Amino acid sequence: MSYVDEVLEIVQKKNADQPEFLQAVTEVLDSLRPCIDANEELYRKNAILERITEPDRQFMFRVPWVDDNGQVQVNRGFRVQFNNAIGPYKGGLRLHPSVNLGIIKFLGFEQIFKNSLTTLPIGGGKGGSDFDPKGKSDREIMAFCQSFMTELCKYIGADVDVPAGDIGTGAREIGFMFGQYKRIRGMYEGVLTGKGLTYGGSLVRTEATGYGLLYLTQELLKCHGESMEGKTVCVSGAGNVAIYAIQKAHQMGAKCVTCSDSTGWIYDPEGIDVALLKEVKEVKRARLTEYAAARPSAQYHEGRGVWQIKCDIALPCATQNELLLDDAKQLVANGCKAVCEGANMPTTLDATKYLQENGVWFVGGKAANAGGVATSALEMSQNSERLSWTFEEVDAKLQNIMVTIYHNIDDAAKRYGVEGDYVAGANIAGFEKVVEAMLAQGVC
Ligand code: NDP
Ligand code: 2IT
Repeated sequence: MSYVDEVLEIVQKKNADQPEFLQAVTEVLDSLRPCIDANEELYRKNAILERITEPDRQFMFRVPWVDDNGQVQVNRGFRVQFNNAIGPYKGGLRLHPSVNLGIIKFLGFEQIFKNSLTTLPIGGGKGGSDFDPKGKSDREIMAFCQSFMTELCKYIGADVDVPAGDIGTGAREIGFMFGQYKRIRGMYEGVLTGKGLTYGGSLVRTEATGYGLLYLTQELLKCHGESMEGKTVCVSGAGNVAIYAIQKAHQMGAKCVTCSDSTGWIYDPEGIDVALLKEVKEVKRARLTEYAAARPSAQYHEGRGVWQIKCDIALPCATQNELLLDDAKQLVANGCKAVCEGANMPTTLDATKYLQENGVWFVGGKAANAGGVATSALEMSQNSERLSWTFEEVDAKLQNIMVTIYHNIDDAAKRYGVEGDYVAGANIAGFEKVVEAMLAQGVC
C-alpha cells in the first residue's frame, strides 16, 4: 500500500466521526501523491503525514454566560493548534451553532497550507464555539466574548497563537475579546487580528479576503488571455468575504448578480448594490428579504439556488459544502469558466472533480481566500514595529501576495506534471515549505 493510502486509513480510523476533517485530509493527501511518491522514503521515515494530520494540541472548554433574562447559558469553546513549523499558530474563530471539533480541525488543517502559501511566517490553527450570535443583543455578545476569552487567553499570545475573525466573528467580537485579553493578561499586544483601526488594526484587513480573491481571480484570467471586464459573476454568501468580493469585482468592471444568506438568495440582474447590501448585513444585521424590499430589480428566493444563474465566474463565499455536484453540472452547462473559492471548502470533492474534468479553472480556498490571513500577518508585522501602514501600502502588498500565490501554485502543478490542477498545485506548494521546516526542526 502506498504511504498516502496507509496514512489515509489511519486518519479515517482515528477520526471516523469527523466527516469535514476527513474530507479536507483526503483532498490534500490525494493531491499530494506525486510529491509524496517522489520523496516516499524520507517522508515515511520521518512520519511526516502522520504528524501533519495530528494537531499539536486541541483545547475544548465550557463557556458560561448570562443572557438578557438573567439565565445562564453554556456553550462549548474550541482552539486547535495544528502546526507551528513555520510560525505562530494563526487562524480565525468561528461562532456558529454547527461548530464542533471536526469542523474546527478541518479549518485548522487547511490553515496550515493556506498560511504557508501566503509566503509569510504563520502556522495553522483555528477555534470557535457553537454559540449562535444571531438575534443576540450587544450585551449578550459581550458576555459571551468575555467568557470565551477568559479561558482562551491562557493558550494564546502575539508570538504563540493569534486568532482572528471567521463566520460570526467580526470587528465587534474581536473588540470585546481584545478588551478581555488585555484586562486579564495585562498585555497590550497583537494577540488578535482584525482589530479596530484605533487599537492596532490594519487598513485593508476588513476588505482583504474578498479583495484578495478577486486579485487572484484576475491573475488567473489574465494568464488565460481574459479579464474581469464585462464578466457576469455569481457570488454566494452575504458576509465579510462576499461583500468585499462583490465590491472589488465591480471595481474591475464585472457584474455580480447574486448573493445569499443562510435562509435565501438574491438574483439582481442589474448587479448587486453593495452599499445597500452593507447596510442590510453589516449595520442592520438583517435578512436578505430587506435587500429585496429596498431594490426593485432584485428577486428574493427562499433556500439555496445561486448556482443555477448563468455566469462566467462563480465565487462561493458562504460556508463549507455549499457547491454540490448538481450545482457543478449546472455551472458547466451554463458555460462557467472559473470557480474560485472565497469560503473554506465550499465545493464538495465530487463537484470539484466534475468542474476540473470539464475544463473549468478551479482554485481552492487555500490559495484563493488566503488574502485575509495574509493581511492578518501584515497586521502582526505592523503591531510588532508599532507602526501602521497606509491603505495603499497594505493593498499593494496584498495584490503582490495574491499574484505570487497564483504563480506559485501554477508552477508547483507544472513541476509535478499536473498543469492546470490548481488544487494539487496549492497543496504541494503549501506542503513543501512546511515539510522542509519540519524536517529541519527534528522530531517534534
Ligand atoms: P460571515 O459570518 O461574515 O458571513 C457568512 C455568510 O454566509 C453569511 O451571509 C451567512 O448567512 C452565509 N451562510 C449561508 N449558509 C451558511 C451556513 N450554513 N453557515 C454559515 N453561514 C452561512 O463570514 P465570512 O464572510 O467571514 O466567512 C465566509 C466564509 O469565508 C467561511 O467559509 C470562512 O471560513 C471563509 N473565510 C473567511 C475569512 C475572513 O477573513 N473572514 C478568510 C478566509 C476564509 P447569514 O447572513 O444568514 O448568517
Ligand atoms: O479562514 C481564514 O483564513 C480566516 N478566517 C482568517 C484567519 C486570520 O487569521 O486572519
